[in-house]
Amino acid sequence: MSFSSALASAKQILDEADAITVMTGAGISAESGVPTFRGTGGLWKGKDPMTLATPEAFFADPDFVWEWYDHRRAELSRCAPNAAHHALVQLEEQTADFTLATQNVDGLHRAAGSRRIVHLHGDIFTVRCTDCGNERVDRTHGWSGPPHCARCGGLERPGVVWFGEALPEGSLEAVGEAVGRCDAFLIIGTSGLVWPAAGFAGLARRLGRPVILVNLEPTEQSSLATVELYGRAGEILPRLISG
Ligand code: BV8
Ligand code: ZN
Repeated sequence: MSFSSALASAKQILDEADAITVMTGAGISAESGVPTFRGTGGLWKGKDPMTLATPEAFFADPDFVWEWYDHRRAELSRCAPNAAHHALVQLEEQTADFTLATQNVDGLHRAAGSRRIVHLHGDIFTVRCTDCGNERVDRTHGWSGPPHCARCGGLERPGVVWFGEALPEGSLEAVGEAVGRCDAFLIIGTSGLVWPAAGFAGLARRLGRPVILVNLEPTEQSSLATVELYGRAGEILPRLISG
């Protein structure tokens, strides 16, 4: 199928859909300047993020892991949503039943104006006390050591889901129900390697829902796609989702 006919068929699927579920990954934020998780920009002081984004790494050396998150928050403070994020806001406005599930912790979907978002892996601008669980928004950056809870003095951690940790209460159910209702499932900018988020494409396929995959290159989930669109999300989405 040529790109233009794939685009036309994906557009038709979305135009005819009353209920749409979207799953995004780090690739949708790449054009905003946010390094993808497995891309070249990944290493932090020679360490692989996969080894840092774990409770074991954090509790073994809170300062080192917090410095990585502080560095990412500082970088993110200079990043803005791109055309792909804005196209999804438009899609939400024109779709009766819309759910945006994101693996991203960068806050760019909310910044763009998306509302019906399920943050499967938490949010880098939320911090949570490891003792009393008190949670607060913290958009500051500038390294001065790990933050501590104003309520109990406990060590605070980034409000993200690390490898080996359960996803936020109810988030998997919410996305599973949305996929169960959807007329179309749109996957954007994810390598499809991280579970259980990666499982929703297979669920949509098993339920016989059209799966549209938008990515820079083929992924683990390409075989599940009804329509595959390869290229930059910032270029494809505005063409896919025009008014
Ligand atoms: C859990 C937050 C259980 C932190 C992240 C089977 C079932 C269940 C679990 C597992 C399982 N198998 C293995 C596991 C364990 C593990 C896992 O999946 N490991 C993998 C690596 C094998 N999963 C977990 O541990 C999960 N927890 O299962 O808990 C449990 C249950 C009950 C009780 C206790 C425990 C938790 C996973 C969450 C980890 N946290 N992030 C942080 O960010 O610091 S994951 C991290 O990876 C980010 O969130 C990121 O979004 C996510 C996924 O990566 P992608 O988004 O796909 O990014 P990636 O770089 O890989 O790909 C980007 C793509 O974009 C590329 O394809 C690229 O080509 C494309 N691209 C680039 N530029 C563009 C583009 N596309 C379009 N346009 C462009 N311009
Ligand atoms: Zn506390």
